[in-house]
Amino acid sequence: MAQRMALTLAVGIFIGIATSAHGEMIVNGGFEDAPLAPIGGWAEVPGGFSFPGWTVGGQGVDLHNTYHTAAHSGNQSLDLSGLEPGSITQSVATTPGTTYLLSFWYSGQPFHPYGGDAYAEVLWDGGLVDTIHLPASPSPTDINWTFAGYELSANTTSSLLTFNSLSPNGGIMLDDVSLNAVPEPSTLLLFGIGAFGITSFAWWKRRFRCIP
Ligand SMILES: [Ca+2]
Repeated sequence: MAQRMALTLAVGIFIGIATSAHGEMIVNGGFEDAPLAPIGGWAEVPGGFSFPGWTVGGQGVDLHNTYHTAAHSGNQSLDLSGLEPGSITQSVATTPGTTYLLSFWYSGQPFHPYGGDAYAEVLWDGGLVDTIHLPASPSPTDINWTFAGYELSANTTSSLLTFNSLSPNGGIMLDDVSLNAVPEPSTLLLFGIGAFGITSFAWWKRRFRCIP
């Protein structure tokens, strides 16, 4: 447990460094902006429509109030499957040659009516980063929120981040999506992190998949 807490602290500090140095790049990554789901309920956004920061594809997605399905943080999270699989995409301004850290929390919607795991793809500029999957959460108040992080490279001045459900109604849920440019080692030193920050960065690179 102590090791896990130490690693979590290292990741938190590293994300904090990246955020303070370059700023959060994702708009509405916590899904807290309108449309607001009713307390104890959800709000559907059909495919072809948008909500702050995100364009919806597929059949649609659902924004869940935390008293319907416990959010990782705040009052809302997002189910990537409406009645059928949906997707969300956000375009972010990027610098070619720069490395970015993508992180988010995901879970299995507790109400899905099928056996086995819920699945979703993570895509960066249309290329597959990973296929994530989890079983249904035990209950609406006991959600299996799981952390994921990836190192991504930008080749253009605008990059697309997409989450694409592969499951029917009751899919993968998302919260706290974050993207930050990796600070240069010189920036780490400027922020007074020194050896500890560099060690954290080295740990991050070992822990998370590197996407060319
Ligand atoms: Ca949230």
